[in-house]
Amino acid sequence: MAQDPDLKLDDSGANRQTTRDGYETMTTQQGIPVADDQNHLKAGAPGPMLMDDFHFREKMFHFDHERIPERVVHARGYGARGVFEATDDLSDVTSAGLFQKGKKTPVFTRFSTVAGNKGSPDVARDVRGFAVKFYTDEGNWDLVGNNIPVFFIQDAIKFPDLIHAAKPEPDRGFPQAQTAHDNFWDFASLSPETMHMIMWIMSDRTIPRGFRFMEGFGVHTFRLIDAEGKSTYVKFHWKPKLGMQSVAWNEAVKLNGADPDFHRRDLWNAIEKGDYPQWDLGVQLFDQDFADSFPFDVLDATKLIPEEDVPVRIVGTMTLNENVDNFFAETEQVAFCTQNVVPGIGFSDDPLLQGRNFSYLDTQLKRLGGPNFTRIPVNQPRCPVHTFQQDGHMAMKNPMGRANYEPNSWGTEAGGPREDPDRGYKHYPEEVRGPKTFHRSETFADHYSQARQFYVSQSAPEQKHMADALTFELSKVEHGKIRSRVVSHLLNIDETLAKKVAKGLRLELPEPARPARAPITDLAPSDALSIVKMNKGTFKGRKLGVLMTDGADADTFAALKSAVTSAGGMVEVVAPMVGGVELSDGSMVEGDQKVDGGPSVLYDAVAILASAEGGQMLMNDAPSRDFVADAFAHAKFLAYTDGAMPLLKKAGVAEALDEGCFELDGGVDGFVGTLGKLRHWDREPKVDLDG
Ligand code: HDE
Repeated sequence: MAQDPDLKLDDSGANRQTTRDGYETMTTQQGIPVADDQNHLKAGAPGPMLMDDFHFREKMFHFDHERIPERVVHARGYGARGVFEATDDLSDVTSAGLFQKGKKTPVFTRFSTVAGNKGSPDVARDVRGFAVKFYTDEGNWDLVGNNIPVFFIQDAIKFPDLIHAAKPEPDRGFPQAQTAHDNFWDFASLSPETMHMIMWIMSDRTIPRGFRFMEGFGVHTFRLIDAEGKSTYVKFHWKPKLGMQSVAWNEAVKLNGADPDFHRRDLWNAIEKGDYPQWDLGVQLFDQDFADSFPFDVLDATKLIPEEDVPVRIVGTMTLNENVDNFFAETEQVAFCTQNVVPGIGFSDDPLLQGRNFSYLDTQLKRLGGPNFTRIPVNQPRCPVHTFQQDGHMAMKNPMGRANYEPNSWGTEAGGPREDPDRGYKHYPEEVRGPKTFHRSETFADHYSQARQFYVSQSAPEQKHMADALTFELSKVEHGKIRSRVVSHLLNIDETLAKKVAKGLRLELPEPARPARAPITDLAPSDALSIVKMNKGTFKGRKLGVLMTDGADADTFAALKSAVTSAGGMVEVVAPMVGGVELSDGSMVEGDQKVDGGPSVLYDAVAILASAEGGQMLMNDAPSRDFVADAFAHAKFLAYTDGAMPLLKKAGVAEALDEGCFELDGGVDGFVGTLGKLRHWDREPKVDLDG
């Protein structure tokens, strides 16, 4: 008898019986009811253990095999389910059904860091992966992108070297989840093609406030193909509805200690609360004529096309609205493959993309243990699958019936499945000529122009962060010649930046590196490249941390909470004891955090509501002083009541109060009205050495 492929383990009536207390009866994997899950079967007391205990053996065997290899890159990740809705019709350029206006397509999205292992902290300075699996009616489309629109290298053959250099050094096994070490900067400085991406990773893009506040990019140039077979080049962009936001570097360092799960917790909580994060999907569309006139090769993944040159057309919105039921089943087992494209979407000749199309399929085999990973529910298409591929490890759905080859005259009346020249995926019939050689295209030779364009497009605080980041990273590099070599490249990007970094390292300015092609130095700045310039002026989805003591003014707290909530933000109470505080009117407010477990790095802005006695008490508490001093140093907006002054004094902030600091006794509107600016960056040069 044919097996029902959908048979569920616990479907059988016998094992659905409950225990005397009404719990489901525990069974083995074979469905045999378990009598004792506390003790091994033994002979006598205390007695040797007996091999007869199949429940023990199966339990331990399964536990011993719980781990699978972590991803060789992007090991630390977090995913959620959602839906993509097309808001514009793209049928003028693609036959892909998911781009018909109003069409809703389920998705699974996984965000990740790149270099760190599975247990590394969320806010490491690193690129973030932004991978989306669209379960379309014509199969799965995986858009496996990053939160940075360019990549380090131009040819896939250098990927193992890049990753080896970025990961912990092989002899010592550290540092974890960091590029601040010799090997990374050695490789980068010997590979000038990395310089554009280096500018991006030294910017605030690599220390995002959360996944909800990041852009995403498909990076490569892809193709859209219409029903007649006409091709249009496309670059994909994800734009967060909440706008972009990043944290300060010193804050990131502390966040990783305070909450190594900061990003995943943020995403999980937002979805649990029903505050679903959304991104618009945009496309930059262009043809061969544009590609020919563009000063760089559109097939070179180290280059972007400024939005000012080709505007981003918004074509749909992704909403992440369901957390996973089980992290391993979905987030860990999801297998993205860049080769997964659907009719209407195609590849370009970008040599990085071509290399990826081999690597992703290959890596899943190792990670998930066999070719049937496509049958794991998170990877299964949501449309019918008819194939004669069969067997292998963990075969869960084999073809039914007698026929397992094509062509055949068995099986269904028509003897199918058969290929379908009308509906089937057709590759774009690009004409290709040329000698077979190992080479790098001459058109890829410019390594500095867009690096410079990125730098000059940043606001002053962002430029400062980049100089600080480079100085910090190179200060961890032990070999002076590597530091110098990096600065020699910076000289080709921006002289002021190079000099700042050299000064920060006390390094003699080297000769500029010899460029393969002279850089174009007058590319117009692009505001779209700056997080600060693109600020949306909203506090929506952000968090105010309110440090409170007994006797704090109840009306001020109520006004603050209501104003922040109306602005779409959240308020968390930080208290000396998690049991809460008693307000001036005798009401109790629960603490969301105890002050030493809820440092100000967890919040976008802070307020201190203290009674006179409360202020005196907090003044002597080191975590409370750090709460204030850090918030101030991280350029956060800060509000306080009069009672908090002793704490502000002791934290060294009272003498330095500025326009980013608000006295609350006169009302909360001034403070809450400013929160959408997110940070008071003007303060920053006054609070650090590098200012
Ligand atoms: Fe990946 N990359 N990559 N990558 N990548 C992987 O596949 C690879 C590249 C990206 O959440 C691996 O399933 C090569 C660019 C994301 O599961 C592996 C090259 C971009 C994820 C792999 C690149 C990415 C990966 C490891 C150069 C942005 C995580 C585990 C040719 C456009 C997906 C896996 C997830 C994962 C190879 C370059 C993004 C080994 C060879 C460029 C978001 O196959």
